[in-house]
Amino acid sequence: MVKTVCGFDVAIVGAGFAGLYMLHRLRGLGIPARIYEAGSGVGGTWFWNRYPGARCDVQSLEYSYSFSDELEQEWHWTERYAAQPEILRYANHVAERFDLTRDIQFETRVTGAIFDDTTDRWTIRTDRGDLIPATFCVMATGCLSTAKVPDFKGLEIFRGCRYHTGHWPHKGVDFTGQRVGVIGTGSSAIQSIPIIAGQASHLFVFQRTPNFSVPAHNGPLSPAVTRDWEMNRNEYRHRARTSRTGILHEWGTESALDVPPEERDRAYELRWQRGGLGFGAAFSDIGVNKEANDTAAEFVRAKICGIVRDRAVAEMLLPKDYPLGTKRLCVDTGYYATFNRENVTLVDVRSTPIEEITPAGVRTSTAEYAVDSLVFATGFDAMTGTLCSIDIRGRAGAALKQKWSQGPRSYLGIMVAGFPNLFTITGPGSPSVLSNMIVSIEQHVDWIADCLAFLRQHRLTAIEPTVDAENAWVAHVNEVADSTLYPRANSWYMGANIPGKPRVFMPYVGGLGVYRQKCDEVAANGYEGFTLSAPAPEADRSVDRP
Ligand code: NA7
Repeated sequence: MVKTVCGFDVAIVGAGFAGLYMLHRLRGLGIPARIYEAGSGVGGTWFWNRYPGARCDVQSLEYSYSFSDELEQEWHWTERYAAQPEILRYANHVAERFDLTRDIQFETRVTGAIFDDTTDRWTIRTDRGDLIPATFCVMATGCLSTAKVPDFKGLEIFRGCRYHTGHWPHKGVDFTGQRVGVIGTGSSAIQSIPIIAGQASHLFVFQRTPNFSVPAHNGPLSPAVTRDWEMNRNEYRHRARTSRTGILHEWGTESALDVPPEERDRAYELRWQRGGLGFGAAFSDIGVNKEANDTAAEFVRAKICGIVRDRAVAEMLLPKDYPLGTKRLCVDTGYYATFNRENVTLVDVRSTPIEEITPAGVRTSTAEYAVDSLVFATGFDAMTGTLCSIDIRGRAGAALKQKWSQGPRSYLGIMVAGFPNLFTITGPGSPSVLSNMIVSIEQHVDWIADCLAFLRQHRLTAIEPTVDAENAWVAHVNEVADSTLYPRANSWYMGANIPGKPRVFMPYVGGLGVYRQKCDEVAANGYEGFTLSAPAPEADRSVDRP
């Protein structure tokens, strides 16, 4: 039965960290809003990704909201890198503390959104038959929310249990005594493999591309670190907001090629011992100069050879055909050492590809591996997958999916020409996945909230980027990406993990601080690059910018 729901101005899609904060900000402005969420609870990524070992690669103190002093003071993280259950508890705490749940409709998937040119309003459609009219629609759908299982022949006939890391059963899975296959060696696999190996009778890891991974050195948060954070929090938060990635790395200022090899290795060793993503920030040119990058890559390869005892296995684990960091650098706890276990077998499915899934397990071009359970750690249709899976229709019925068929096009990664009043939090063309997601989310939400307040103040009902502004931004995003090593890898940043997806570098790599400044300037200049419109029935609906 189709139900028409009325009574609010903004429909928000998704109750992850983006949707929750968006709702909170709109409440503060007195703008009625409601969230539609496919899951049965809040938390987004952290609601779905419950695989063993799931953990944030950004330190917990930094990977948390900064908008509320009270929230900051009352929440205490227990570990340097928070695990999924703790982050999910935090999301639930936020939802409860700010009384957000009463405006969230759970277990409701948004399937379509259509813009009506004559009324400047969206109608959002859900899988429960709701038709929701709203002036604005905010997509808080996340960057990695459409899980991808490769189209293997025979998938349906496998007799054992199948799991995807991004859709893990809520009650958990105990692999004790089982033969398990993990397909993929990205971040999710690298976090889960050591734990699954500890339970399984035998673990087969099917690796197509080896990844660079650095140790987390996770542990309880020390009272000294917590105290320092509490005392200097405002300064740290400010630094994060204006930094390149929203993470408080110490960025090396020298070229890796300007220091003697021993000094360079000392710098890498120091960061390896500290643990975490800061390894990739040791020198200023690791991301842009292949020769400089080679020094960091070689350091990690030597570490892998030092950890993994079997020479042939170590050799298989060495990433060689793309620069370090151009596929997401992984952070692990005991990943490489796991391959020293008797019960773990690494299978190279680059040289011997998976040909089919059989009732008993996985058959490659040279052997069949019998398993009781199969874990697909095969990633996501990143950044555009979820937005394109919703039937979004802008002006004159144009489909977003069609508009993005050659790669995403947007202005600032926030809005799309031809799709007025539709905002994409951490959309393609913004720093998003190259940054601390919570810092980027807060920046986008604040910008959107300020924009909606501005429109209300000036009695405007529609905002839309101009095609010229969008074209210029897309060209800029590409130009900056091309000045880095990123496009050299077959990464999900490039859409390369999805057959048929255009190869376009999707996030904005120019840096979060620079990007924030640009967004702020655009707003300060009366939303430069956007067309703002007043309500019908005025003949000319464009208004001069105040
Ligand atoms: P990723 O990083 O996309 O990793 C997926 C892995 O699955 C990767 O090793 C892929 O190999 C592998 N894969 C995908 N398709 C296949 C097929 N058909 N055969 C064999 N192997 C395959 O996803 P994650 O979930 O680990 O991480 C996603 C992000 O979440 C991560 O970067 C963090 O930002 C958090 P490939 O490299 O494509 O050869």
